[in-house]
Amino acid sequence: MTLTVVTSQSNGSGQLDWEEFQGLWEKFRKWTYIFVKFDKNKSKSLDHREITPALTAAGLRVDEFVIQLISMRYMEPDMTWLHMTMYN
Ligand SMILES: [Ca+2]
Repeated sequence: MTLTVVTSQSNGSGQLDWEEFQGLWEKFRKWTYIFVKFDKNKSKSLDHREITPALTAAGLRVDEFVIQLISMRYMEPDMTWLHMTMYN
């Protein structure tokens, strides 16, 4: 979130002006739409099967290894799927 605000603030003033705020607001709207669209099971979270297409829709190209790292950090308390992915 902090990074998003910092990257949205582009004129060096240290504050978000109206145009920068509108740009940030549009990003939040886009990300909210993507989250809701790709949360297929309506769990209000993105599991490892949902995150890759969601990131792709957001315009981010992320390789499978990075997805696995994100999953380990944020998404999956049960990591048996990762073990199965890596060793099968
Ligand atoms: Ca979900």
